[in-house]
Amino acid sequence: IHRSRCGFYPAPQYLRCQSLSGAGAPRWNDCDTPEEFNFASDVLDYWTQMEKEGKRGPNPALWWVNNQGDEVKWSFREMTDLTRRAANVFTQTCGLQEGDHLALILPRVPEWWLVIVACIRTGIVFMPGTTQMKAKDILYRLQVSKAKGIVTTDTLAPEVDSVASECPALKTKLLVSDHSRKGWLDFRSLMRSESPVHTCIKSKTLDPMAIFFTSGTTGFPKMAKHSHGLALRSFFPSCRKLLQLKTSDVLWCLSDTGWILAVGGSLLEPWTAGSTVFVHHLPQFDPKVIVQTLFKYPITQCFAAPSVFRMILQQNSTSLRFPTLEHCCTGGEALLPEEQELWRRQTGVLLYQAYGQSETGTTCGTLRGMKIKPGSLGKAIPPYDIQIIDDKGNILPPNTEGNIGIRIKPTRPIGVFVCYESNPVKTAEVECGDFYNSGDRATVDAEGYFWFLGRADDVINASGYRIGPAEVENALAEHPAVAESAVVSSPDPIRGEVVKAFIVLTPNFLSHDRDQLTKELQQHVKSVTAPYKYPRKVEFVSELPKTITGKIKRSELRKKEFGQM
Ligand code: BCO
Repeated sequence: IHRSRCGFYPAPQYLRCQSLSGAGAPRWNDCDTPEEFNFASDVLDYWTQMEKEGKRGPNPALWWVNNQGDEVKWSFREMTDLTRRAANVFTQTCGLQEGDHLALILPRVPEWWLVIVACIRTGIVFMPGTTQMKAKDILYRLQVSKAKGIVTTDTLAPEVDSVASECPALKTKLLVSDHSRKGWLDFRSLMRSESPVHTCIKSKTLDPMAIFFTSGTTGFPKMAKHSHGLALRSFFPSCRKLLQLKTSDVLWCLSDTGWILAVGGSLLEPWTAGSTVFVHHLPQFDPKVIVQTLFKYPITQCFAAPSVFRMILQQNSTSLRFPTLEHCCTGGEALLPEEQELWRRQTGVLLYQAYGQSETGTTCGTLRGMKIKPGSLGKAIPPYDIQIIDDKGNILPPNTEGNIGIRIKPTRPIGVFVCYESNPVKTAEVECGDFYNSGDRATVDAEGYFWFLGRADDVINASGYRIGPAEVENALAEHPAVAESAVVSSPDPIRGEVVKAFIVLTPNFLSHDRDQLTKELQQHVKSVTAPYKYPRKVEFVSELPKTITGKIKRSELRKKEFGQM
């Protein structure tokens, strides 16, 4: 690899700032919908211009490190150059066009940021996915989305190759690696030879930008499609109050690259404010490395799922007084009031909570500096009108349990997903009167603070991962020991909730050692689908509770787990 100041690629020699529409300072108000918006030209290139004019400090735009001592620091200027090169790789070399779908399955490597911005420059719709996926998960995503391209690493390339023949739409496979692979284009070497001159598309704010796969109770994950408005929302003055980022801030968002939280917290939000995005490669999650990193680097803000903060606290580190950390925010799963308090006592830093989904991004939260009510999600962030609704979309009074609803009629707010791609039935199912029904149960108090209670359906939220029970049951069904199974959520002191499988064995396996079988079944699930879904708890039963029509009563099993029966 040719290592230059900007890491893997040549430093920008031909940088040309094309027409800038000028952004940076909040330019749009909470309810504005400009006809055109493009994050690459309106935001990233703006900060490049600010750097050129000496109006932004020396902090890098992206600061990436790993455990081997490697480091990449890219300025906005370098980001502009590199993402234009990447845009040319996609359009010139690969022949991808505006509106094409591109699967993006990369770990936390700097190219993840390049690919996303390059997609935005070209109008290619990027679809992030976790690197934990297995061949079947990838096959489903490629087929259902009719993806024309995929970007991934050596680790997943064989999985992709094993299913590529079943994906007729797939014409481009890009490998991010130091090695080449037959049938794959070498992203890094193409980047070195590609021109850094590229004209960004003029995207309409409501044109598609990204698709996030999201699990439901039944069937396979749905494709929540977002427009460029998802990026525009980061500009809204109210949304910027959540973190109140400044150009001098260094933000570390630990979300896996497969989730909307990573796109918002590790790219859109910090770069809108001209802040530094900090990234640790972290191939394996290790709370010790996180603590060391927070001591070693001048990180001022940290955003992660509650399980991450919980795991750090449970390590019994002697000191958690991080020298530069000023603000912490969490979201993706429930956070207990005592955890919030413990974090404050141990670190001296408050832990603020935010709420959102793949369909909505962050729509609710305790804004920085706002009174924290421990355990609460915070308040609706304008322009989102969030209400507790019943199953018909009627607004319920304070302190009454119902569904979290976001008003989408008469006007669908910017930043809320456009639809489930190719699935009008599911899109209609989540519309409830004038609201989008999140499927999350909660109450709101008289001051407008929301209090999360749980899911209305059977979806499991394990350490911030949304898991559909059917996905795990289908994986279990492939094992000869499993006659049938029911998968539900079960409480856990570290992960909040974990996946639990109730399993009825086939006759041949009834005499097998249960501990051994548990391990085998867990390993089996990890091998056929993304391992974060594997059942951490397994119980063998002689039969499953069912309705008269033979439908498994998951809710009964779940209630037992939570001691509600
Ligand atoms: O627990 P085990 O060791 O038995 O197994 C773990 C991993 O070791 C293993 N694994 C991971 N990658 C693997 C693999 N095994 C084989 N091949 C691989 N490639 O699989 C098990 C599952 O891992 P995990 O990720 O659940 O657990 P881990 O590693 O302890 O990580 C803990 C967390 C907290 C870091 C992780 O669960 C996490 O990142 N959670 C947060 C998810 C998140 O960001 N959610 C936000 C979604 S977006 C949203 O909610 C909208 C908000 C606006």
